[in-house]
Amino acid sequence: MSKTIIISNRLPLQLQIENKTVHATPSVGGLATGMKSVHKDSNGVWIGWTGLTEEEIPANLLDDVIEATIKEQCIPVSLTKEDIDGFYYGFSNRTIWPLFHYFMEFTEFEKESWQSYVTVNEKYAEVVLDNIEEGDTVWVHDYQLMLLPALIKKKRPDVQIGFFLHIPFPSYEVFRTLPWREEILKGLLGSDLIGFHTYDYQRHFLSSVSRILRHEVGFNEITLKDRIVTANSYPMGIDYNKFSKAAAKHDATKNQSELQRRLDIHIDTTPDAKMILSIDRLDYSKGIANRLRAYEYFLEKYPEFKEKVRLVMLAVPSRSNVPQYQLLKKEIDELVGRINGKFSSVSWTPIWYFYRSMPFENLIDLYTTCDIALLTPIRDGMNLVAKEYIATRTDETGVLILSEMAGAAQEMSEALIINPNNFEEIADTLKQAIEMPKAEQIKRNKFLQKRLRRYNVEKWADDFMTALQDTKHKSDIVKAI
Ligand code: ADQ
Repeated sequence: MSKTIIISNRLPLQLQIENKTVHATPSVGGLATGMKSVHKDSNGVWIGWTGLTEEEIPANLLDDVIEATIKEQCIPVSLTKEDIDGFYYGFSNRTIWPLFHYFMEFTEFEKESWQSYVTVNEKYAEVVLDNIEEGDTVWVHDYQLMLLPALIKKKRPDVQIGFFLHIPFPSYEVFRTLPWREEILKGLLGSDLIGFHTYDYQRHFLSSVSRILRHEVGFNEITLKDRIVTANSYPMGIDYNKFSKAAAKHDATKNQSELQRRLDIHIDTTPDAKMILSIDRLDYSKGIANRLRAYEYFLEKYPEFKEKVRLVMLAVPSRSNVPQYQLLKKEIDELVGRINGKFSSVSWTPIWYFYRSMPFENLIDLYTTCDIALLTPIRDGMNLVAKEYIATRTDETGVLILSEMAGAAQEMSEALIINPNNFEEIADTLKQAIEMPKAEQIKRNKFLQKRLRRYNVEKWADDFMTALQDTKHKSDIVKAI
């Protein structure tokens, strides 16, 4: 029976070694949920790294690790600490991530980390090729594995290969600065279908292919000598029911978490108080520093809201081995301290700042309690937090302020859309959000919820897989001509 092979940098599980026993627990992220029907329900396998390097796994437990991952229908790719340093912290997160998010000043072009990226992509290819059978379909995920499609296609031209990029594809003028631009494009063109979150990313990619590789490019197709590659946009959705059901349950139970109680105390003591939420990984692309500066400007411009608003800011630790992320952490700590020091009174702190990961229930506490979500990325492939916030608003109230630089803004025009670099606009929009009548909030959220409910993450995965199967017919026709 043919199967689908999913490949991503990390496997959708957490591995723990305790008392010489190996435990694998499935992780519940959006991607894992979306791929469930492709993976678990259709006898598929998932190939990726376990999160533990070769050095971290005792030799006598290697077989146990493989066994624990196989139980979850996963196959591990074995990587060394050196691989992770060069490929993940190096080329993926110091070259591709900043470049594709237009942070050219943070982009490093290091030959050694490029070589590590090539080596690790080859390691993934080896595991894939060992497990592939006739008639299988392959779906590769994200920017860490852009060479993989061509490495597979070269050895197995018979299999259909899909690739999805979860981050933006930058404009040609930015992409062309990459010394290994041709290799990256050729790697991606090993796919039969390449998916992006938005039409703009698709357009940027096609333009790079046409100008750098000089291939013939149509609206959503690239003609190679022997094949046609399709590039299209598939905006990723969320597991809508999971979020809306958790929020409904949360509303119905009287058992409040400590976090919820604290949030409610603030609201009880100041009835017209408004809670403003921001949630992101601590990443420079997310515009956290800008957001804080804009919030500071808002408090200066509209002092009547002092004591009445609070920014609840959750920043999830991320890539803390990369120097830019350490600097950003310091900058955010200082900004929060400065703003709280400047405006706080005995009874009010303008910012509550959490630097940690939170369990799902607390995430729901935050989404359901906060009146406004303020998401101001400088660049963001999609931004699922925006969608999750709307899905949890079971009474249809709440205002989403969203950066036009997030892919999600293209589908969420009923949100208040801002330019994250325009503090004047953010301050005025915050005022508009605070004063927005309930009826208007409900009207906007009805549209948003309807769309998010329909285009959920399962529909996204289905649409992509259906289009990938269709590319098979296209290549059969080309072969026949
Ligand atoms: P991310 O940059 O990680 O993803 P995002 O889309 O916002 O950004 O997803 C974050 C996810 O983490 C959300 O599902 C959220 O619920 C979860 N999360 C946030 N805070 C958490 C916390 N404290 N504890 C637990 N979970 C938390 C990349 C791209 C995005 C793109 C996605 C999917 O950068 O642009 O939307 O992939 O393609």
